[in-house]
Amino acid sequence: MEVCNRFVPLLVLILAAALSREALAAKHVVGGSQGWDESVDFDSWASGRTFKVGDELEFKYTAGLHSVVELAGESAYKSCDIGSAVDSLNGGSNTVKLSKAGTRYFACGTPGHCEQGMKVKITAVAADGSSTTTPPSSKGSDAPSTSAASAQLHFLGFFALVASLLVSLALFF
Ligand SMILES: [Cu+2]
Repeated sequence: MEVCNRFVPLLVLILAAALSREALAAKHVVGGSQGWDESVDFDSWASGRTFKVGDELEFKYTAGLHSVVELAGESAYKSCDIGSAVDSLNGGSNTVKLSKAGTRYFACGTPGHCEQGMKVKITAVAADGSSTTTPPSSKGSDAPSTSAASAQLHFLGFFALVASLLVSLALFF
């Protein structure tokens, strides 16, 4: 099957490219180890991290006790207008992909919980790290640690590509 063998390197390359893309995306467990719960200060949780397009949010909570509703905008978020939800998730574990740049608003759908602070506002920035909220002065010599981590991930992606090239060459000959 000579013809089939010619497709193997291509397949491996596509797979490697997909994997390196995946490696660049992060999964954020909302609320950290405490998860999606009233006891968490979600504002400070969210402010301590960067959300990029392609990243995923993971909501973990006790099914039946809490849920996840996505609100349309800032005003619904501020007033905890659960009734205007654009999306509703339940079951105890939900993954939400940040597919484009911008702000998304989430709250718990259980009556009273949003008012108790069980809500979070997530702003996703373009995957290249550029952000409209980042002042130009911060792009100076003191590079933040996130850039270093990002560079490491880029290197890993590159490494995966080289490795897959070697593997595909080995398979080809
Ligand atoms: Cu709740």
